[in-house]
Amino acid sequence: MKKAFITGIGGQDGSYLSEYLLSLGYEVHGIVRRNSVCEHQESRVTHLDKNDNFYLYYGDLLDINALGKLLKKIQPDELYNLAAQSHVRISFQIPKFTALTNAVGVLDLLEICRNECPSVRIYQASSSEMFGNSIDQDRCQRITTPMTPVSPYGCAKLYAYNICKVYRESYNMFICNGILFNHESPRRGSNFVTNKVVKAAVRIKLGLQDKLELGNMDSYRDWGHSKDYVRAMHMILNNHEAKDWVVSTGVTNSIRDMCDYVFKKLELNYKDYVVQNKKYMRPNELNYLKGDSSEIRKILKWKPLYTFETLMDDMIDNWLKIYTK
Ligand code: NAP
Ligand code: F7E
Repeated sequence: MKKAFITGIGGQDGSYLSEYLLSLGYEVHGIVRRNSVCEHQESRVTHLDKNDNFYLYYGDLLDINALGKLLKKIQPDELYNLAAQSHVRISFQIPKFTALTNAVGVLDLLEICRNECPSVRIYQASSSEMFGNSIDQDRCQRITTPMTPVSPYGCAKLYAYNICKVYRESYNMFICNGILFNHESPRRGSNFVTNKVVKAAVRIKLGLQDKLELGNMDSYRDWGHSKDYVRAMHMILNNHEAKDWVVSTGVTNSIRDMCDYVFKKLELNYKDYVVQNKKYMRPNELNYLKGDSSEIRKILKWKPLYTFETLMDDMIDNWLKIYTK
């Protein structure tokens, strides 16, 4: 039985990845942070508690001693580093915490692995936010596109990306970066734009809310489903070669297009309800993302099962179920 260790196991991706690895017969271990509302700390994975192969521990990327002891004891075959302060706008408000967790935390984790479990295969959750506003001539981003981040989050992820490459090349460790473009699901935090829009549109439809405040509606994102992307993470670590990959759908839509689709699906016109509020604007914006994932499709035979439309439908169904129970 293979053992996986997941940081950020209680997050969107960590919860789907746990389900996926358990379904493949893995023993799954992961850390959650202590939260004063104890129901919050593991709310996305409580349904897995009954599984005999599922183990949760308190832990934090900022507490390397505790993490070191755990990894020394567990000796995982695969480590998925998904823990991060993952909200880009919030990274402008807490840039130091973002850098400590998303950048220095990764360095500490690599050092622990180098000393305590050097043969573990490591997946690092890298991000399309690292590209900033660089776009190739064909209007896509790929592994060779210059990385010019425009947020504290993007800068921290770029450090992590590079230090992972340095450790792979210097110490012959099996480390892979997955450069994932935006991915969403019913488990997405509702302060990210997709779930914020879907939740509000459903509430408006049901008469529970009368308007929706958003920031910049003219940026474009390449949105996929988290369930598809966690399959890619597993494929990446189970390839014979340690390297970096881009994971994306190759389809881009603006926030405006997304609002139009979601409200129309609920027989509403978003223009009647959406207002802009400066509060949700960022000091700097990444305007356009469209990823070229041809390499992972060709070599690892990965392909997404969800489209933009079926992703949004899944999220709409989720909020409808919650509010009409
Ligand atoms: P998420 O839902 O925000 O999950 C992140 C998890 O990390 C949460 O469980 C969080 O715990 C935990 N965490 C935060 N700070 C930590 C710390 N100091 N020590 C230990 N755990 C900590 O994010 P996600 O959407 O699942 O994304 C997973 C990873 O992929 C993240 O690294 C993210 O930056 C990266 N990524 C995401 C996307 C995307 O579109 N979703 C795209 C590219 C890359 P709390 O709940 O206690 O805060
Ligand atoms: O914003 C605009 C906002 O916060 C998307 C993270 O998973 O993907 C994610 O980062 C766009 C931006 O995601 C609101 O300005 C407008 O242009 O949903 P988001 P993100 O910043 O793209 C990357 C790949 C990651 O790695 C990150 O971890 O939507 N927008 N109005 C808004 N965004 C939010 N959150 N809220 C608004 O009201």
